[in-house]
Order: sequence, then C-alpha cells, then structure tokens
Amino acid sequence: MLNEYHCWLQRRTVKNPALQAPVLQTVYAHSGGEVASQAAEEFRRGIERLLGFSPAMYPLSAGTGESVGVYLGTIATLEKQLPRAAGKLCAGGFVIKTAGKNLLIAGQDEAGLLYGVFRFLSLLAQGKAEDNIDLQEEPASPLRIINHWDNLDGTVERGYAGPSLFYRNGHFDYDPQRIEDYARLLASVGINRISINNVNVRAEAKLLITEAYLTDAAALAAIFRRFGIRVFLSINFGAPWSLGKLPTADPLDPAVTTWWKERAALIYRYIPDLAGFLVKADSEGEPGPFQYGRTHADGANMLAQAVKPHGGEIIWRCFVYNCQQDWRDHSFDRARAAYDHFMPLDGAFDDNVILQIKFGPYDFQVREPVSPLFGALRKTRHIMELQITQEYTGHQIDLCYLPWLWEDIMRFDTAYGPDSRIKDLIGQHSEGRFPIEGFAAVANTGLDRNWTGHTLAQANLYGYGRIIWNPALSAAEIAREWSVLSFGFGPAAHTAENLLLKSYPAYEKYNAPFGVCFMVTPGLHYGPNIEGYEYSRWGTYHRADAQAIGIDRRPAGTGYSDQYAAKNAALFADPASCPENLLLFFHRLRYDYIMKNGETLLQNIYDTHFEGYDEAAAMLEQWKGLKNVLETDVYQSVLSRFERQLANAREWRDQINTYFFRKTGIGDKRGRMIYE
Ligand code: GCV
Repeated sequence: MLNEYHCWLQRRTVKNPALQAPVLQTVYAHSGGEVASQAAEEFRRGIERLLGFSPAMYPLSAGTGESVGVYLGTIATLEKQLPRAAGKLCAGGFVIKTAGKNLLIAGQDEAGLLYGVFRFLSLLAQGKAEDNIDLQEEPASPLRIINHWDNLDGTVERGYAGPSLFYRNGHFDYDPQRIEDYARLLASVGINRISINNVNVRAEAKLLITEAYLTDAAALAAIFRRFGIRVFLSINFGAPWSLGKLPTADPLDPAVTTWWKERAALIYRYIPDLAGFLVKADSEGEPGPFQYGRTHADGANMLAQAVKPHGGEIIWRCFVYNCQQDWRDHSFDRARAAYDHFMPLDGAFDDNVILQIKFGPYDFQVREPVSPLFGALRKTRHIMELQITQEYTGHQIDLCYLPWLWEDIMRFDTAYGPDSRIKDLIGQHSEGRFPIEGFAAVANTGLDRNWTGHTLAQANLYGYGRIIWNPALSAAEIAREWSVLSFGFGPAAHTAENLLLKSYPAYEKYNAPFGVCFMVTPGLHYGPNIEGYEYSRWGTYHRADAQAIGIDRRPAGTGYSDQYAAKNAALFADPASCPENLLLFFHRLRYDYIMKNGETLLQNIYDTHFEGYDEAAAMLEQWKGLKNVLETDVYQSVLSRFERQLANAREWRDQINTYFFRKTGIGDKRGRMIYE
C-alpha cells in the first residue's frame, strides 16, 4: 500500500531483515544537541515504521560497548567503539558499521549522525542492510539547498502542487506537523539549507525582514533546525528605500550600508543561525546595483559585510540579463549574459559571497549546454542552480524524471584540464580553492497531500537530494532506489522505475529536441506556442524561416561558443562534433542538413515528435497495467495526469509538425499524418 504523503519514507513491514532484530531492540543514543536528539527519534520512528516495534532508548553513557544494541553518536563520542580507520570525514559524513554484536552509526557531526540514521533506514527498507555493514559516506556537496518561490499571499511562483506550505493571505500560516514532516523528507536525502520565500521579493514579502514577521520566521526556522537545515531569506535589494525610506539603495552609500547592518543585526536576534540572504538583483525587473552605476560585486559585498559578523553568507544569483531585448537585433545573445556579467568579476567578491548560477545559460530549458561559468570561475565561491519544479518540463502534469538530465550535467566535462567534469569540480571551499560548493534547486512541493502534484514527481525531489550528495549515482540507480522505497518490491515499483526512465527522452522528443528552446506558451510555459517568444523582449529566439532554424552561436555568430574552454569551444562550434541534442542551440541549420542517422534535420524533427507522442501513449498504457495493483486514488490521480500528458504531447506533435510543414512544404517521408 502506498501512502503518498509519506513519499519514500513508507510504513511497511520489511521481511527477514538481514540484521537480526535483537541488536535493533536497544538503542544507546548520544544526547548532544537537538539534531542528535532528532536522529535518535528518527531511528526509533524508522524501526517502528519498518519492523513494527519501538526499540528501547537509552543514553549513550548507559551502553558499555558490551551491552548489545545500536550505538548512535558522533565519531568523537563513539571513539572507543570505532576502529581507528574512521578518520575525519567532511561535515555531514557518517560511518555505519557492525562491531561485534553491535551496530554503530556515527556522524562526523550531529547532522552526519542524522544522515547516517536515514541511510541505514533506507538500506533496511531496500533489503540492503547486511548483517555485516561497513559503510562510510560523505556528501560531495557541502551546500545542498532547496529554494522556495513561495509568496506570502500563499501562491507559489512556478508551483504545481497546490498553495504554499508556509504562507497564506499575507502571513505565515502553516501546520507545524506538516513542516516537520517536510523537514524530515528533506533531511532524509541530505538537504541542509532552505530559502523560504520567492527570490522575486514583492508586495508584503518585503516585510519579511521586519519585526512583524520575524517571530514567525524564527518559529519556522526552529522546525528546520532540528533536522540540520538552516534557513535563508530572500531579500529585495531596494529595501533601504522601499522599506527603510532612505532616498537610495546605492550599495556604496554609507547610510545604505548602515541600514543593512542594523537590519541584519535585528534579523539575527530572531534567527541566530540564519544561513544568510539570497538575492536576485538587476534581473527581470528586480532592483540591483546597476541602477546606481555599481557592480554586482559592490552590491553583494555590501550585504556580505552586513551578515558577516553573524556568520551569514550572501547567495547572489547570476541570472542577470537584458529582458528588454529587440528581436530585430541579431547581434545580441541572451545566452552570453551570465558569463559576460560575472566572469570579469571573478575574484572581486568577499569570502562570504557565493554566486548561484543556473545550470545553463538560458533558463531551465529541457536541454541547454552547461553554463560556461563552471570550470572558468577560479577565484569566486559558487554553486549550481537546478529546477525541481517542472516549469518547462511539464508542470507536474507530464511525467519528466529530472535526474536523467542532472546525470548528464554531472558528467559534462568543462575541459579545463584533467578531472574537470562537473562532478569532479564539486567540493569544499578553502583558502585559494573555489570548487562548485553545491547546489540549489527550486522546490516542486506544495500543500497537495502528495506534496508534488504528480505522485511520481516525488522522485525528482528525492533524486535531487541523492545526486547532489553523490554525483556518481546514475539516474537509473536513483530511480530504482526511489521506486522500491516508495512502492516496495512488487510490480508497481517495477513499472514506476521503468516509466521514470522513459519519461525524459519522451518529453524531450515531443517538446524540444536538438536543444531548440522556448517554443512554449509565453508566461505559462506549458504547451506549445512555437513563435510565442519569437518577437518578444525576452531574448529567446529560434528564428525559424522557410530554409533554416536555430541561432548561430559560433565565433562567426554571436560568439557564445567561445565562452567555453578551447576544447569545448571547438567541439560546440562545429556541427559535426556538436552533440546532436544541442545542435540547434549552437547552430543555425538548413532543414536539409543531414544528421548522424542519415536523415535530414526536418525529417528528424518530424520523427522525434511522432515518437515522443507514441512514447507518451505507451507510458499511459503501461500505467493502466497497475489498475488492480494500486490504491484507486493513487492510480487515478496518476492516470489522469498521463491522459493530460498525452493530450499535451499531441498538441506538441501536431503543432510543431504542421508549423514546419507549412514553412517548408515538405511532408513526412514516412507518410504519417501532418495536418495542413
Ligand atoms: C522567480 C524564470 C521564471 C521566473 C523566475 C525566474 C528566476 O524566468 O519564469 O518565474 O522567477 O526564472 O529564476 O528568477
């Protein structure tokens, strides 16, 4: 039985756990801070959930090492029991080890203990908890962040799973139990930071940093804190004048500097461990330093100095581009913007500023190249931004399993020397070392009972946590884990896993093959509108005409390809070596261009759209096979989404095919139906 609310932390009886139950009956738990206490409680709850009994809980001091049981602690507190091999792990790391008749779960710190507990429970639920466990793990990414684009009126920008978990009618309004359950889900996959309000800080959200709201913000932060998750607040760069009534928000104006210092001091009185501020500046209408003739380093550093005395950090988004473009002007290329703005500032940011860079140069499209800033930035702290909410990937109506894309991103080689794949570049910042410090991703959650609208979209939230913890994991491994944890070992798990793995290729085919972007309904971003953005101000053009399509981004074109390391610049600049799934991102090609399969580009456009639709139809049929297997409400809610997905795929197929047929007058060589 699937209880959608519990996601991958289902209640079920695990049969024949390899670990003999007696050891699990007694727990000796380190009573440190509140995260350690939560870890002990999670262990107790987890055993109860999976094995049906509640272990007896004792303080660690009651366990002599001779007494049989589970020992939960930090590596320091379990020093005597642990073999010396454990060594020092990164923050959040843990050891799970059987030692004699005992089981030890030891975190490098309390958060590590919590993650160790969740990993053990996950192994137990997957039937992988051996009676001789010896496991040591560390998170690859120090920063594992969830961004919420929740507004105080209760709406969620790009949210497809119901209203906000945190706000309603201009105020904090939440069920504390639900937030605790959310924090549990997030911590179980290693999340350690959360920003709780939209980066577009508008209307009453500007007041979030005032005393009228800070008590409530602090209460929310307190729930997340128990799970090792620290809160960020998104702030509006213009606050000194819009809120503080100063004549300016100029970052170099001493009155502005003082205003932010005092404001930070006030906020930290309420939330002493606030992770810091998240800032969207000079972007899509948000205020920023450009308004005052200042640089982004000026803006970010001023805020960084305000939070520094409190141990805070500034996450500064690189989503800065001109959104007032003239489509007639072919010389300007939005894809260049992040690199053009931020590369010249490399090294100009304070040590508590972290740049947050969208994974691609545009905006979470179905397929984009990895941003050229990765690998290139050498002297600036930075993280990568992903999007779990399915803004361009089907609104949680269409199934689209995002770890499929994230695996490709992790394996992308930036070509800056050896070991320069994204997954190799992730790590801990230290003096003179500026790796990718982690990830932030926009949440796909809301008040819907199943959290994510589409029940199978839970796999995207789960997968995000897993892949940023361990970027060596494949999308397929994650799909298997999630399916078993959610559905157990029956046919439903098998079907779910299989559907997840089919979903991204199918979506890409009927939606945006070959790296063509933004053929989507403007504003809404669901369903086709092939020229919807073509003559708009957003700088997102494909410029299809009767002969050709795509943007020439070679040096002879906009020069975007030259923002990459030489090897990649050459790779992308030649259509023969450019990966085909990015061909139309980098090149303007005639429809009779011959692709690797020997067919024309036009025929490939037709083929992918026909195939994508057929694959969506097959996914619907496959789901129907679970009719008598799953609870009716789960079955029906997913079924209705697959039906809507098929209708969407049909529109994409037919509108795209007709569009190109009308442009070219050339039909499908296989004679399939293309409407006039
Ligand atoms: C929060 C895209 C989205 C916007 C979003 C913006 C951003 O443009 O459509 O809804 O705004 O990205 O990342 O800031």
